[in-house]
Amino acid sequence: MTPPTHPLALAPVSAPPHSVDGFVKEFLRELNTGQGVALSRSTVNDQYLALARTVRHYLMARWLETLRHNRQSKAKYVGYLSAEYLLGRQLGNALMATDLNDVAEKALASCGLDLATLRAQEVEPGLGNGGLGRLAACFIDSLATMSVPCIGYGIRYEYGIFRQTFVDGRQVEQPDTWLALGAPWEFPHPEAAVEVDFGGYTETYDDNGTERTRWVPAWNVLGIPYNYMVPGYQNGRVNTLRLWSAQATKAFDLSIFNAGDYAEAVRAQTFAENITKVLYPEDSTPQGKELRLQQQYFFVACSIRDFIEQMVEEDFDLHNLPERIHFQLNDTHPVIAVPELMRILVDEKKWEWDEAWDVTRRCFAYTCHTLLPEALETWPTDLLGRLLPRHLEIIFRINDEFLAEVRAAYPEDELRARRMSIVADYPERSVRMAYLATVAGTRVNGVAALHSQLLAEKVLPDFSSFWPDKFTNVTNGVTPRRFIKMANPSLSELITDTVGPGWVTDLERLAELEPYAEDEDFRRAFRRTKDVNKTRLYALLRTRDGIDLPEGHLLDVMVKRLHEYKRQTLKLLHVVTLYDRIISGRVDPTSVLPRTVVFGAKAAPGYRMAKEIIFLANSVAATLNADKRLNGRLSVAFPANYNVTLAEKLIPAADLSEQISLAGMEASGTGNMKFALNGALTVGTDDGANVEIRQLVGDENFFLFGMTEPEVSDLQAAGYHPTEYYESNAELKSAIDLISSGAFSDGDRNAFEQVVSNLLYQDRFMALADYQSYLDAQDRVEAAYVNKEAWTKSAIRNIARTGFFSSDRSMRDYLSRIWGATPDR
Ligand code: 26W
Repeated sequence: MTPPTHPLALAPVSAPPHSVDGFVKEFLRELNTGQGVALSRSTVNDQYLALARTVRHYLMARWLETLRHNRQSKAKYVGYLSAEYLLGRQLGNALMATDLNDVAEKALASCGLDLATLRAQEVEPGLGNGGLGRLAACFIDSLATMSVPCIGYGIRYEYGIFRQTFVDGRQVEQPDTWLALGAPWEFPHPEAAVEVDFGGYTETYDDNGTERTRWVPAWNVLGIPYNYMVPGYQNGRVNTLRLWSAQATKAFDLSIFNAGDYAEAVRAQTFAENITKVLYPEDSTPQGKELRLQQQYFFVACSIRDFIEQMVEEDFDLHNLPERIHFQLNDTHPVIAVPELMRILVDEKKWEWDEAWDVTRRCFAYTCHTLLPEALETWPTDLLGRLLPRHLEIIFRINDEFLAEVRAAYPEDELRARRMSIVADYPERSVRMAYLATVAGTRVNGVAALHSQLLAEKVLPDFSSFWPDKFTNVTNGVTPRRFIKMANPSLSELITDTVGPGWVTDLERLAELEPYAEDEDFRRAFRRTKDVNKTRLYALLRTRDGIDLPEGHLLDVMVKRLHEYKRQTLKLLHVVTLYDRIISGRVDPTSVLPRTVVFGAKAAPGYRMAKEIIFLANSVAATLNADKRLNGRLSVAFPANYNVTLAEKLIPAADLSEQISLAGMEASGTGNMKFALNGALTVGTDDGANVEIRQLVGDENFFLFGMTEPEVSDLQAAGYHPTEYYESNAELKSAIDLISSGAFSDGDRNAFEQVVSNLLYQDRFMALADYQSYLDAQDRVEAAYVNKEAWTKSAIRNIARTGFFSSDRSMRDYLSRIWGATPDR
């Protein structure tokens, strides 16, 4: 059948005029015909939705054109497979990408409306936990901006990361109803639904003399694609993010309806829809939940099917699939895609195993985002066998053939083969997803230089000696569009006025700022931007959280997920020590550098210790803020529900960036990059990307402290005894005793028992061992901050020297080291 056509359809849509009048017309039309309300009767939500749809119109022609262009050029795609995308609000980004901000502002003003108010109405899509999901969002932004064909695949969770509230200082989770007031950025395509099977059994059959296997599933669900625009920055490109939502199949409920059980049929619907109901809020310890495996298989089965169908439509020979796509596995969550592609090629397309494996292993690459052993996903074989029986068989065969290779290379080393087996036998029979990804991928990468080294040496040593060329590093990056240009307009203007606008897509050009560190006027202008950002932040915290922060303080910020390895407790020990020094009379409050400490952190709902630490932080904040003896010199704020939207206000205002994980634990960090690029100085350990930040900005512009990774390993090996540090360090002892004394808990000595005894008797992340070194570093911070001009120079040098951390650079590295790559075996 020939597709429908019309002369006017050749340029499918054209963008509305880039003028205030044109914008007003579009906006009022959307309000009237889209929302069905008159301007005079419209609510802020009506206005926001109409505005979002208006901006969408301007992107539409670019989107259709990008799709047409990519179809025609048959370029190789990046298929980014990620269970999480922490996108942040869309409106500001779309206005920036289309360069419509000023037009929209004027257009709305002419209607008596305020753009900022409408922007504040948007609920961010929080479809991720933290670093990994935010990284995915930065990467697809960069690929669109660099005009690289990419399709992001993921899950459209009905409820994203929970909304954090505090009740009496304790974290209480509320559901994130991000879809409740309308979802103007998504394009559902129920007609393009994909079927996904689960359960059942496998059987062999004779296919004209060839024995083949087929999977006889027990049940299935539909995957409905929802498309989102991923606009490049002012480059005429718009890529696609395709998120899948689960729905019951017709066949599924029809059969039950026919049996007369209406209630059961409706229940089945709920059952299917449960698969994409909620994002799992754990970001380090996999819970091994069946529903989570269902989510993982659901979204990769939809995604692989989606791409293959597009190729089949083109009559493309799937033997050449690696020329058209590289699927990037964002951690192990999508790794079940590997046996899924094998199943399609072997069972459905009836290929020989070897030819299917040859194609499959050239289509995938794997990024690892952690070093914590407990964070590495494994799936019990009995669960896998129950849910995905055919995939388990395929994994077994992949493993058998892989182990045969290992045994051939190391004939006398059965122990090595056992160690490298994808299928583990202890403590229960399970599949190690990181091993499967490593065996299947063309490349395996860590996310910062130190992490990639430790990944190869400590997590996957047998694999990296077996396939040295498979292992590589790509240091993470962040998008300068969202995290500088959009989040920090005052600094952006200063940079553009100084070096021109090119830095937004070529961040190394920040280096041109270097000489201006010596320029007094520039330094004054830079400080003004910080002040503007602080004022903006404090205004927000007043209305958002009822928090009133003092002006003129050093703003010291620690924002990231709450994890013991990230050591929020070490920061708290510092704060308590500063407090203790004053109330014990050891220092005179008037001689203390005024400092405000801001925390932002969500704890996984099931992570008890993390929640206790939040309670301690809130309790310390309440006590300090109420204590007149501090003379307003030290205050602590912990605004609830840290998310991308808050980060965009907090990071540009910060003076000091806290990156204090135990060395060897933080894979990379990306917040650290955002702070440095916005002119905060870092106090940090030699961990993750801090290592590279320090190398670039120079020791004199970075406050380094703590043990190095080898020192940590040595101390661990020698036996670590935290009480020795407690006993031998008077300030440390006094701070811990103060916490135990009830000073932060109305005299209740047991309130923080778990946190304190964990520190004293376990302290897996060695906060006590690094305490003194951290305090010394903070003394250096205070001495440096007093010298305004020198501090400002350092801040400017941080900006000028960290252009490397653009996610555009990360994408260039992936393109050259991974996606262009053919395996060398
Ligand atoms: C439930 C299991 C689980 C385990 C690990 C869920 C999610 C994870 C993620 C891989 C954790 C994560 O977000 N890692 C972070 O990834 C960032 C982007 O690479 C890094 O910057 C952070 O250092 C790393 O902690």
